[in-house]
Amino acid sequence: MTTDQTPGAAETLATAAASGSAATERFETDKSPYDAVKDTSPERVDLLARSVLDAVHQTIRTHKVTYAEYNALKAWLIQVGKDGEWPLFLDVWVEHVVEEVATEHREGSKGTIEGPYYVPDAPEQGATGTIPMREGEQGTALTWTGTVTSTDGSPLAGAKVELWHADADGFYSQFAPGIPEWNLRGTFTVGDDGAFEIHTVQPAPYQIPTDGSCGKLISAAGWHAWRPAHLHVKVSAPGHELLTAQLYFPGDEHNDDDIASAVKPELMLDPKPAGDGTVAVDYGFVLDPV
Ligand code: MBD
Ligand code: FE
Repeated sequence: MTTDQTPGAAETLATAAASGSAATERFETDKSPYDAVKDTSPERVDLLARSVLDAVHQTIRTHKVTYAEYNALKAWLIQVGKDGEWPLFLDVWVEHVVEEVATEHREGSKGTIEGPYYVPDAPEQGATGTIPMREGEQGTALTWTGTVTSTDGSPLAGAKVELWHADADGFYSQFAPGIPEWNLRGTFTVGDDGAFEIHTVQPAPYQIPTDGSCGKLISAAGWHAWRPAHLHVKVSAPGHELLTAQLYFPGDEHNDDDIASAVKPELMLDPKPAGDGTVAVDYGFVLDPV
């Protein structure tokens, strides 16, 4: 760990080993992964396991997979675990379909994937506030106003908007070294009118770590590692379904080829110049009652 906390200092230090294994630790700490499946019946496990294996077997037959390729797969799977990159792999290439299925009944705002870098209990900023950031934090200042309402249009007093995003170098606090613990992570609690006003900086396009196993797959397949610039949010209110979303910016060159397939047209923030060098946007959330 470094004690240099100036913007950009993490750039040369952030590695897949750091962010990948940090994401694994975070997952194991917060999500009680094994508790969630305790009640899954043997019939359900049998169904899902067989279905996944059938798809693998079919791929092998269709494409005449060789022993060399099978052994390369084995070596790569072992390395993904050693690198701690399973959260990264799953959230980039699988989570978007889980999210699609989990939220298809909703009438309120569209959401998208959480990704590997959420941390609960970010510092409380009230209804109007500035996300924790360093002096001289890079990026255009962004003022974001909005309201949180229920599907019937009523404001949801006390709703929480948890916001987290990468810095201008594409690094997340707590997952890359040299960044203050809660940098660019905050919790905003709306007032009785459901309104919030958040001050932050516009994020930059983001490249997933390329020096680990996920990066190896990307380069071996001739893919790219980019996600468009994005803000992550979780919006919650009593009696309503938790909304997990990301907001994107029109014109980003990776909006149409996000490596994580997590962009939707409903999730575009279109900030306009406010005249003083900053930009401003209005974008609110509608939550579905439970
Ligand atoms: C990210 O920042 C992210 O949002 C996702 C989905 C995957 C990897 C890194
Ligand atoms: Fe992200």
